[in-house]
Amino acid sequence: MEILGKEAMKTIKRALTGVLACSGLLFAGAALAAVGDAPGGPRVNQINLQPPVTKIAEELYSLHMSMLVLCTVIFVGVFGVMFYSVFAHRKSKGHKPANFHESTTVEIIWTIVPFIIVVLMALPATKTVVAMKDTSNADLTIKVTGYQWKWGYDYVKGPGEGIHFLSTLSTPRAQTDGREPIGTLYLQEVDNPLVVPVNKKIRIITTADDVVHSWYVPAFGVKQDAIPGFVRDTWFKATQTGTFRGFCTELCGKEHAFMPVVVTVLSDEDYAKWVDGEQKKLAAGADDPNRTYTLTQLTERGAKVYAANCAVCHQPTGKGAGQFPALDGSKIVNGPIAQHVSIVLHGKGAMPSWAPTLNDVEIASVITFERNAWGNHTGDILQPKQIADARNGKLPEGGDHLAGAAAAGASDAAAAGGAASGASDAAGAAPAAPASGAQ
Ligand code: HEC
Ligand SMILES: [Cu+2]
Repeated sequence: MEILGKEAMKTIKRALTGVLACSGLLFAGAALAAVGDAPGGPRVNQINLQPPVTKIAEELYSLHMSMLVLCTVIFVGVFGVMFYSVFAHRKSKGHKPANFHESTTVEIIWTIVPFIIVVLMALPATKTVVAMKDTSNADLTIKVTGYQWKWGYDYVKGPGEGIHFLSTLSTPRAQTDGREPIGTLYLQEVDNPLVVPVNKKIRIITTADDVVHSWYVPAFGVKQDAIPGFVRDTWFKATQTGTFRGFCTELCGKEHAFMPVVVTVLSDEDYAKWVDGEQKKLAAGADDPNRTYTLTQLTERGAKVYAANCAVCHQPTGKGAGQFPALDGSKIVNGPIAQHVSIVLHGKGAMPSWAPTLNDVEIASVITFERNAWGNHTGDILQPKQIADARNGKLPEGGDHLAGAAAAGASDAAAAGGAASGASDAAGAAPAAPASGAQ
């Protein structure tokens, strides 16, 4: 029996060792193949804090290290004495416990010594916390908005003022879904990183649009909650160029892990170049009410304006619903442009007035879109300039395709033909339309 038992134990041991070794190898292999140190982010098997890149982060690092050392010394001292006493003066050796109490000297010592230690720890820590909160005299102020699940950056004040963009995860879905092996920057890469100049005090104002998020960059020693309806601030001054990575650190919903923070720190010259490029990009994308747009540009833009503002009532199909009239085939949309512009600008009944909320380019493009979408083929083009005139009471002329069709044929057959001729004469009239409104 005993021999059998020993043999069985050996087999189990051998099997266990094999399994452990195999899984260890597998695990190490998988980890090695997949990820390396993330530049500007965590290293593989990193234990300590990330290397500091700001003065505050340096202070945090040294506070952390000195307190760790202090605590270790106290721990070793206290437990050393305790274990030594327990072991060397044990009862079996014949030691008798000393029996004393109310030793004033001992009580004073064990009150004063920890007090001094706590004060020694609190002094430098308080100094750092106060410095962390001092957001005055910033060179650049950036508003950071947390969204489910991305970050929005607005350059509010300083070089680059006016720049704004969203920063979204750029790790491919195939990696998060497990269809592709993950890369070194897995969940730590974004399309548009926050870009800041080196050695400049950057004030970060945080807020959120939906739930609480938290903006965290370990290398900067910066972590600040972003709370809807509240504004909080923090700051950093990076002493080194490069890219640094952090995370949202407030559980904010299903894709909390999918909204990393990436900050690129550039030299002054590179930052100036970046600002220049961004501002050019913004200017190119901005609505220019003095520009003349093509039919395609207007209908593409108009489709977006329509989807965002009009589709709730008039439906994406343009067919309307209930009290909301169909725009597809509507008399106003296919009739004189003046009436169409007027109702969109000023509203009517339950139809809101869009003059205060949409700009000239948006109104011109949504009207152009409506007149050329679904079954409407007027070919009419409306330029922003004409909307500016319409706001001043000078409504554009023309575009009465229904009257044309009605005049063209009294009979049903002719009316059917009228649609075709209407389209062709609209094509001819299109280039003339902006001219008639522009003068
Ligand atoms: C809140 C719902 C609502 C929204 C949003 C809305 N509309 Fe309307 N719209 C109406 C209603 C209601 C009417 C009918 C008004 C009337 O005749 O009394 C109407 C009428 C119209 C008409 C006239 C159609 C016809 O044949 O009588 C046009 C053109 C029009 N809307 C365009 C737009 C555009 C462009 C937008 C987006 C920028 C828009 N609407 C957004 C409710 C809406
Ligand atoms: Cu978040």
